Amino acid sequence: MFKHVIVRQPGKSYVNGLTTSNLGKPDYEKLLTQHKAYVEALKKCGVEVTELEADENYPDSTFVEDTAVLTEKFAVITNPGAESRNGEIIHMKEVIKDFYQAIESIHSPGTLDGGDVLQVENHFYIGLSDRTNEEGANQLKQILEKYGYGATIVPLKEFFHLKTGIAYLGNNDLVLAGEFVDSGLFQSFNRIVVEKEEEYAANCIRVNDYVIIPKGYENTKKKIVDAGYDVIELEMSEFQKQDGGLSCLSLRF
Ligand code: CIR
Repeated sequence: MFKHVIVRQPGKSYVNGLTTSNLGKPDYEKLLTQHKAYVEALKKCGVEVTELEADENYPDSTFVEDTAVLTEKFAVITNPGAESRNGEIIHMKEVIKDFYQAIESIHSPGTLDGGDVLQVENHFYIGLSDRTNEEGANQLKQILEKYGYGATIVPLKEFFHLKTGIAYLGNNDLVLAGEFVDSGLFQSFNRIVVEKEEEYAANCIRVNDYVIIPKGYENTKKKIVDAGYDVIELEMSEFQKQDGGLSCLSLRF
């Protein structure tokens, strides 16, 4: 069960953030509406939401997930791989101090984005991406092992972040797409395979009694409902334009 969630309001500078997509410039008003709906959905899931003010100095800072890895026992402040985002951790560390006593950090030359970290019960998968390097992944692995968790490092071939293409719902149910479908690492799970056309829906989040998914991916929705979950659908177009998904927008703990 998650009790808390941290989110950050997107600022006006969001439209000038990093992106590899060619989906066009985000519409700021639409963006705020979608973010508000996201916060409402989280509240419906029964978590207490800490809403941080927008930080115009960091256009991508609404994607708070990349700044920390939060577990039951301790927090890890990451070292984000994109230079324009690295300073986001300074304020996040202060925020995290209100919730955690044990706080670890990833140090340069190691880099790590939280979007590359997937927790599956007591085991973590850590993606090697353009943002997370081997040094950063190894540092996180060592920290996790120190606290009794297991960790597997997963080199990515195509996905932006690990969680761009994979989500754990609990009950051994794993939603996965693209390069992860045939990977030997995930064959022992109940696999909910997301087809190519719906790949964006692989980034979904289980929050207590609900699975939140992006709107417009009917086949994936059906598969998740058939697996026994109650689903909340959210319009995500303005986040997708900046390479962001549902998991990126919050820290859940
Ligand atoms: C970035 O390039 O960093 C942002 N525009 C998107 C970050 C998405 N975060 C995530 O997948 N965890």
